[in-house]
Amino acid sequence: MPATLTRRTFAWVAAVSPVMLAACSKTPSPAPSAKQVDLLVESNGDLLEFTPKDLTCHAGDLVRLTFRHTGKYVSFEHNWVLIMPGSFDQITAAAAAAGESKGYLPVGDSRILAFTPMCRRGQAAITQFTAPKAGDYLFICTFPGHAQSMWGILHVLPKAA
Ligand SMILES: [Cu+2]
Repeated sequence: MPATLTRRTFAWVAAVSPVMLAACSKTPSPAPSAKQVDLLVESNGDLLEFTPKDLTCHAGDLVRLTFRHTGKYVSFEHNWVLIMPGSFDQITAAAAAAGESKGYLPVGDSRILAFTPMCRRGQAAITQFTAPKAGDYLFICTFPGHAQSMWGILHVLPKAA
């Protein structure tokens, strides 16, 4: 490589690096007002239940939720899907229609607020989302037949002052 090109490349890197570093360190952090909240929810062992069944955060929080399938024997999978109030019937039907190849998830459905992929026993998945406006939101597992008992409520409280 000619020396001139090398020098020019170094100059370019030197000029650009501070900007890139600033952008990199800035991207993952939330807006200054958003609070980061870590939540953990698991399957209740091999049962078709979540534990805990109630989760709490505040509107606008940046939520990092970990879901863990703690089953030891069952072969079926679970996911964690947060849905808009009043959409239980439509989402469970759409999930069944989406089928196994799509992970029983109607991808792109605007009534799904957050989700993890399906997890096998012993697996965990993390999803990040901004908490919606205050209210109670149902979360379910969309594996066919599970949501009847495998559900819980995310209580979104008004934004903390
Ligand atoms: Cu399930």
